[in-house]
Amino acid sequence: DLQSNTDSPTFAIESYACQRRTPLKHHNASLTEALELLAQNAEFTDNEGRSVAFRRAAAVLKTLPRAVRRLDDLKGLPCLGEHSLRVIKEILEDGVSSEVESTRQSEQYKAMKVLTGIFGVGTKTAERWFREGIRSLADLKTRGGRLNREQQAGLDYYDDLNRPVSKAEAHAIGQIVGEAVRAVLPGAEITLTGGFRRGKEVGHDVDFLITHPEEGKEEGLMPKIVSWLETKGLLLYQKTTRNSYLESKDGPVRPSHNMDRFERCFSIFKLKRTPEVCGTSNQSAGQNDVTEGSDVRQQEVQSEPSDWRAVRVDLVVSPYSQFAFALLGWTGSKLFERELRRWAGQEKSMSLSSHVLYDRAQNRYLRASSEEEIFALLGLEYIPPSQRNA
Ligand code: TTP
Ligand code: MN
Ligand code: MN
Ligand code: MN
Repeated sequence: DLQSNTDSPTFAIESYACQRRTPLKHHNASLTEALELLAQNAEFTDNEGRSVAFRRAAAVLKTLPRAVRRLDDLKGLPCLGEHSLRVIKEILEDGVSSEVESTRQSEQYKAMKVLTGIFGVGTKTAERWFREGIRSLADLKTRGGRLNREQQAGLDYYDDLNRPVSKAEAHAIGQIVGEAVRAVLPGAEITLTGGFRRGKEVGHDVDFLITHPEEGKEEGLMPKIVSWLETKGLLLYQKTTRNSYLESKDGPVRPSHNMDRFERCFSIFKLKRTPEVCGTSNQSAGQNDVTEGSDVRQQEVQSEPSDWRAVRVDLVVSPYSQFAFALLGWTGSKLFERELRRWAGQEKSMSLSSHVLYDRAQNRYLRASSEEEIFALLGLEYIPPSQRNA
């Protein structure tokens, strides 16, 4: 028990997040929120190493069976660097960390938060805009011009896309995607992935993985799904990317980065509000789309509660033979994925991607038809999706 005055904790915490069970709900939310804010700020200032260090520290706190009360409780825990410990110490002593609070209030953090909150705007673009003096959506609109199609959609549906997607909404989207997929390819299978598969109550989008038990049947499926959805007026935006994996000349390419090569579609759905989907509180009544055009038009849109909302949806098509890898890769969390790849590379001399597992020592690809098999090939205990919330 941690209360007793022993020097070593009675349970050991493994150092890779993929070796541990990380539940969604844990006992150290105020500490992890603080560390994750610093992680995000490090991303905003292009310091990836520091960002990952803060995220790993936060992930360790998420695995603890009780709230941290004093620094002593952290003895022997991995991944807690000097900087993270300093922040934790401040919060334990004063309730807040001055560094966290001043970051939260900083002009750069606030502006980057707003700008990267636009679908289609990454850190690089937001940083450039920040250097140009842009601090808000209003600044961006008055600056005028030069937004790509994705960013324009991000701006048009900004409010909706920054409002959490509920489980009920995810379910409703799943019904629609299911109908579309069955219509264009009978026998195809759809799996909900991402945060909702890990048990999250809300998400920033809804992620689906689609496959067909007969290898090859899934080829070219995405354009058919998309045109079915478009015909029904269910898409506000979509960008489909072809599968670039099969096309590479030398056969399967060894994973070099974490973007995978599946046929995929980043989309924005137009989801009808029904009582089942909204529950009792229609929070969005009166919310407007930020429509380009005159003030008069915006006023009109604003005064009418809309009977639909915009929802970000990611669709991915995987060949059946790669399905287990795709499922593992698209279930997340992002840190859990990152740690799996780091474990594979550093501890096992293997390369893991959302397509394959490659054994560098044996110089061959390792097949797997379930997530359980992949964990086993990696020499890891199986961690179910609900415990991958690192
Ligand atoms: P996200 O949808 O970004 O994150 P999430 O579902 O965990 O949380 P939320 O949407 O609620 O914010 O990513 C889901 C998983 O998809 C994540 O583990 C990373 C993976 N992914 C890829 O494998 N390749 C990609 O190109 C992208 C964008 C994501
Ligand atoms: Mn998601
Ligand atoms: Mn997200
Ligand atoms: Mn996603």
